[in-house]
Amino acid sequence: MEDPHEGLAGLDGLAEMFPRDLRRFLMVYEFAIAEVTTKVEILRSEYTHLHDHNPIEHVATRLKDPQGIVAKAQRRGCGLGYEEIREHIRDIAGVRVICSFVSDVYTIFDALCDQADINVVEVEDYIATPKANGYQSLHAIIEVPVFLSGGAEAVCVEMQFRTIAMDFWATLEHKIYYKFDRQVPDELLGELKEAAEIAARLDQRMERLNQEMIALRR
Ligand code: 0O2
Repeated sequence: MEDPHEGLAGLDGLAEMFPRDLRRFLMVYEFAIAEVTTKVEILRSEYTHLHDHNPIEHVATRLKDPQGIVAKAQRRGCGLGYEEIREHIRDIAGVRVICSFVSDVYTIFDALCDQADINVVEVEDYIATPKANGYQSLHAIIEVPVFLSGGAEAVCVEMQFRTIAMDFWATLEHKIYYKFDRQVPDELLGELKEAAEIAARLDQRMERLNQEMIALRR
């Protein structure tokens, strides 16, 4: 995922590379990323200035490239028309929010998803129920309105909320997974799972330390 502070710079590339209809299709997702990123940045500022605590460490965004969209559509047996892709491929726009503590993950998730113009389509809580390989994150598909000259469009964005420890594990696991061309040896899989459990224990410990610190400062 890219640094959100790059803003819409990527659209210049789209203009040169793709025909007008594809550009228009992808631009709407870039706008949705910008809308959600602004909402997250507002929450970050509010918490920092009014609650004296910044729950968000980092925000990353990514727009799936056309090759990735086509590959996923083919994997899913979905047609390649824009309408079908819009309906079935719901992670074209992605926003990842890295939080300090597990409690912050749920605080920011609630604060964003409770907003009146956000429609929560699906939630997958891989923190409550980690994947078999140990992966943890809170995932949600949300729809956000994008206001264009011709009216508003509800656009899907895949949200991932996780702690620094979860992100550390997921980033390195992803690298290992692709280094072994998705065929990671069993002994490494076992160690990765153990590392995910250690990361989860570290999260619990940091959460407890934070609570103790808050209590001492009262
Ligand atoms: P990228 O480049 O990060 O987007 P699918 O999207 O078809 O794989 P599903 O059910 O729609 O399946 O999505 P799922 O399983 O909720 O995962 C979507 C994204 O979560 C992945 O996107 C990863 O970013 C992340 N993720 C899920 N499982 C794992 C995992 O085991 N390890 C790591 N490191 N990340 C995971 P993409 O498309 O893989 O990549």
